[in-house]
Amino acid sequence: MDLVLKNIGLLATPTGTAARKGAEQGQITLIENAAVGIEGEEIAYVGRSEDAPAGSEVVDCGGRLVTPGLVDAHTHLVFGGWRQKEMARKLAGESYLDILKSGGGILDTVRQTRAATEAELLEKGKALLETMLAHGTTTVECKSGYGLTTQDELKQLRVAKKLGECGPVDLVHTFMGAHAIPPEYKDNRQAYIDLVCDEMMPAVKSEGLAQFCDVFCETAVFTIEESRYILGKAVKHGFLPKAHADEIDPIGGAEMAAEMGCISAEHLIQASDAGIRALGRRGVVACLLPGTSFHLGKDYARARDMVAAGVAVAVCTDFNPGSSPGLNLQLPMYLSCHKYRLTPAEALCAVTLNGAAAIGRCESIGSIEVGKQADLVLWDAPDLDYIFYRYGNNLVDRVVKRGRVMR
Ligand code: IZC
Ligand code: ZN
Repeated sequence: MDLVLKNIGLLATPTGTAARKGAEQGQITLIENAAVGIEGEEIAYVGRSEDAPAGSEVVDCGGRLVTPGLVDAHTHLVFGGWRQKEMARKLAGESYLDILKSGGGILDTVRQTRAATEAELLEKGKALLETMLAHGTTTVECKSGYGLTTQDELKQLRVAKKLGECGPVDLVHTFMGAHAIPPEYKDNRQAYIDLVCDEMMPAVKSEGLAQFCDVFCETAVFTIEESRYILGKAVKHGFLPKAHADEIDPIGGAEMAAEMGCISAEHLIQASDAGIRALGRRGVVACLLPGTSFHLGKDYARARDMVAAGVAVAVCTDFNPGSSPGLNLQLPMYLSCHKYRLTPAEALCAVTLNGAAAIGRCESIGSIEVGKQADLVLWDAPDLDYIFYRYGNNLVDRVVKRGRVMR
């Protein structure tokens, strides 16, 4: 073996190559005194430490916890500037949607992203990904949606593609031209929607820049009918659909996401009972974003009801400069136990295998099993409960990415 991690106090991992839903979400594999053997970029042995094969490089894990690398399946990683100036307005009582309606919020980041060069966005993105990796995240989904012109959407997605090519963190890409109506189309919504569908989508596809397409289906952003239209076009252009649904107002976004066959639906704080049942029936992964509830002071999604309805729950950061400016997935992990009341086992599955399912990657990542990519986190923790109990400091000891020990 090229690399052997031995003397793992506890190895904790979900298993399989599909999202785990219902009671299965909390049924994970726990191996005490474990070892993992790696050949090249792949896991080649998982078992007891005493039986571990010899390795050219051996890491003594000192009795610590090892889990799969974390999968952050929902971020808006590439953007210009920040939005700390909104804080004063929020503290004075303005809501997220008030700020957007007044031309701020997303539109402020659009201005800053349009003004940034590709090189500037690339440097910034690299630094952000380094921080994510140091906190245990080994795969990141990244949405566009701060360009809102064909050229600026392509610029954002080209940067995201380069970030993935630079490594070590793997990226998957989502086109989100339908993130807001830009000011120049304020009085002509349909013309912007046509631009997204008939010009941006083919341009993104012809450069191979994104596998997924997302839409911000929300009051004062894109309606249910508009979202259905946009995602219908996206599917025709060969994208797999996703939808920001029922984050702020209960408008039937979850039902729409299920009807459109979305691979995942995002936020779902206000999803109705019927919407949750529809997600379960259609096998749509719920990407829940508790860091956003925390930052905006909103309610938390009904994760327990979703698990009970057989919906596979993933938990992600929603990293973005407005509603969730945190890169560290460990805070959402903490919140998913303490606010959603997921068990540590369910929450671990939510940030590994179910995150991978939300981005169509659970054949290759999301669990520690022979044949999967060797993405692992060695935690400075004696057991699984510990990483959902401590908060506020980085609990990662080391990360293994594609078979390489990173730190
Ligand atoms: O920049 O506010 N919710 N999109 C939908 C966001 C948050 C990102 C932002
Ligand atoms: Zn988002």
